[in-house]
Amino acid sequence: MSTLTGLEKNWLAELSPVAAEFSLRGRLRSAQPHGNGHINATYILECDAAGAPTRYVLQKINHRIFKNVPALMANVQRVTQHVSAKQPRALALVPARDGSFVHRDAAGDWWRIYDYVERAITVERVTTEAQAREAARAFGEYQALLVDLPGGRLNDTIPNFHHTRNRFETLRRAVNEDTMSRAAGVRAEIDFAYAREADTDVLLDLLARGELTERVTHNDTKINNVMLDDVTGRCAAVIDLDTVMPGLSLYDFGDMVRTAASSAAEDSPDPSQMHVVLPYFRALVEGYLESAGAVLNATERAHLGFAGKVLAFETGLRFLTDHLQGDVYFRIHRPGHNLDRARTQFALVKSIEENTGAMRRIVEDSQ
Ligand code: GN1
Ligand code: MG
Repeated sequence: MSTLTGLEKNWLAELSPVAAEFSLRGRLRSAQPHGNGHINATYILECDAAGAPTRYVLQKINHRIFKNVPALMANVQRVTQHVSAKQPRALALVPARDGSFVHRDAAGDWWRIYDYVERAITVERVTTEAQAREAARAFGEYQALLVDLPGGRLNDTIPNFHHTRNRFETLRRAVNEDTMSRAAGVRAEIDFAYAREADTDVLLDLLARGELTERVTHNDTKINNVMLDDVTGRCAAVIDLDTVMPGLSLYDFGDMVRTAASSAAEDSPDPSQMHVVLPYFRALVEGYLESAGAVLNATERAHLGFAGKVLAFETGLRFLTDHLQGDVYFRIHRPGHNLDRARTQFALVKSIEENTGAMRRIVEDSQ
C-alpha cells in the first residue's frame, strides 16, 4: 500500500476547479500529468458518465513563452476546424462554459482541453522505416491540408520562431553576457556553433529571393507529435498545434530529420551515440513527398537534407543558449540537461555534414 507523501500531489483536487469551467461529459474521476513536452503542462482527465469513460487532454499554456494566448487559440481554432472537416480523428477543442475555447483562472493562467485521441500512441523514438514514412506522410498531409486554410494569414504565436539567424545572434549575446559564468565550460560547443554561422542564412536568403515561399506549417514536427493508430500504425492525429503558423515546409521536414532520422534521444548524455540514420531519412523523404510533393517546389525538394542540418543546428543553438542563460526556457530534469541536449544536437549536425553526399543521392532518387 502506498502512503501519500508531501511530494505527491492530489491532481484531482487541484484540477477539478479548472475542469469545471469546460463542458465535459460526465463526472471527473481522475487527473494525472501526461506527456513529455518541454513547455506546457499537460494532464489526462478521465470522466465517467453512466459507466462510459471519456478521456480528455487538459493543458496549461505557458504564457511566459506564448505571450498572446488569445491569438494562439484563434489559430488553433481555425486550424482544428479546417482539418477536422477532412480528418475524422483530428484534434478537437472542448468548449469552455462561457462559449470560448480557453479559460483564464484567477491566477492568470490559461487552460484548454482537447478530446483525447483514443486507440493511438506516440513514440519517442522511431524504430521502423514504416513509422518514419508514416510520420512524414502525416505531417506532409497536414501541410497540404492547410494550403487552402481560409481567413488570411495566421498569427505568429512566437515571432521569428525558426529564424535561425536570430537564434544564432541570441546565442552570441548569451555568450557575451555570460550571466551564469558557464561560457568557459562550453568553449568547444560555442566554437562549433560559430564555425557554422553561414548556415544560418541559407534558407532565409532563399525566402528573401522568392525561391522559397511562406506556408502554413506545424513548426514542431517532433516524432512524438504524431499519434499513430495502435492497430494499423497509420496516423490518427497530428498534435501540439501551438506553433502552427506561417513558416517554411523545410522547417517541418528538418525537424522530422532531427527527431526521426536520428540514432539517439535528443538529450542523450552520450553524443557519440548520435548520428543520422540513412534508411529512416529515405523513409522520411518518400513519405513526405508522397503527401506534400505536389505542393513543394524544386528548391524545397532540393534542400530536404540540408533542412535536417539546419533544424538540428538551430535546436542545438537554442539548447546551448538556454544552458548559458541558466535553463530558463526548456524544462530540465537534471543539471546540465540543456548542455547534453546541445552536444547531442551538434553531434547530429556533424553526422549530417559527413553524410551530405549520401543524403543528396537519396533525395535525387526519390524525386
Ligand atoms: C519544445 O514543448 P515541446 O517538447 O513540444 C519547443 C520546440 C523544440 C522542442 C525540443 C514552443 O517543444 O521548438 O524543438 O522543445 N517548443 C517551443 O525538444 O519552443
Ligand atoms: Mg511543442
